[in-house]
Amino acid sequence: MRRSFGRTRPSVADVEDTPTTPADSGSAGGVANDAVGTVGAHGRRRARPGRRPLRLVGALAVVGIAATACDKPNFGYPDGVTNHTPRLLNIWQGSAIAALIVGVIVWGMILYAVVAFRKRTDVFPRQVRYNLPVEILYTVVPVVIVGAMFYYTARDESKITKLSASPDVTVNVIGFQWNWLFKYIDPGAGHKGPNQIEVIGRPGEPAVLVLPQNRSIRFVESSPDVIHSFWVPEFLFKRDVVPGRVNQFELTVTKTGTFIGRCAELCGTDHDRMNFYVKVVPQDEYDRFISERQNAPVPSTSGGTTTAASTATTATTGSGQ
Ligand SMILES: [Cu+2]
Repeated sequence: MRRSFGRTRPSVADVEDTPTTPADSGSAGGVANDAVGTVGAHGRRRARPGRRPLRLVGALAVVGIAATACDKPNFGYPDGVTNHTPRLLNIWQGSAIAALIVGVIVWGMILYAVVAFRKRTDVFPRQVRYNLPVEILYTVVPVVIVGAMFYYTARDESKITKLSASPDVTVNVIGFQWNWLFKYIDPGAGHKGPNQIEVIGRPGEPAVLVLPQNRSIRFVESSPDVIHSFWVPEFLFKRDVVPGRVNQFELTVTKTGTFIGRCAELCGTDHDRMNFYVKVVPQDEYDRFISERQNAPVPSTSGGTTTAASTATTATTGSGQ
């Protein structure tokens, strides 16, 4: 006899405790019991947990595995322009498919519960609790899901943030209130060499960072004042520019074009004007740009920008690696 847990009305369970059919009294479960079900007090059939949900989960898993083997949709992921795009897209698609499988299972279970266990009479239903297999299941499954997400995220992040021994181009990125200063680091001349080329943004005149296509670019970030964040949406990547700390990342832009960049960290009054452009060009065009800038006279600066740029330059001297 099951406990009543304070019920005042007889329950289905109470009724079921008295066998009414041979199936109830004699069956040891299994397929036959699943197929026949349990006949309740009012002659209706009540489904028991059986193999059907397991079959559903198995079918969904097969669908999920098949989906990962086929051409997968983008699930709304934007087009990127760097060598990291396939990896980023892949983890996005994997996450979306995993979320869909979980979602379909949950929606299915909700719908099943709504239909199979809908209210039919005023009889208080049997209460299920202290079901160890179920509790183990809903503890283990989320842990497995989180563990899988952690594994794939850590695996991809370590590859995306990996730095090569000698990138083709190194650019110091200095974010300051409220603009950007880019310094091309000439490997032959060293970080403070005479061939160092600077591009600085001014109010109403965003800096344009020219980069070669299909070459590895290392960005070395620093800030003389507050936290900024270097973000080019098409790179599908952003990284904070933190005072007192040098952040670095590396990527290869595989498509030519001009892409807008923004500061993605609220940094003060004119934060919203901290835009810049990244112009990706073929190697020969990039070489022309570099040689023109190396031979050009040093442009004079004026007003507040001079102060800010000087501060930024001073603060970041020697900060690159
Ligand atoms: Cu900002």
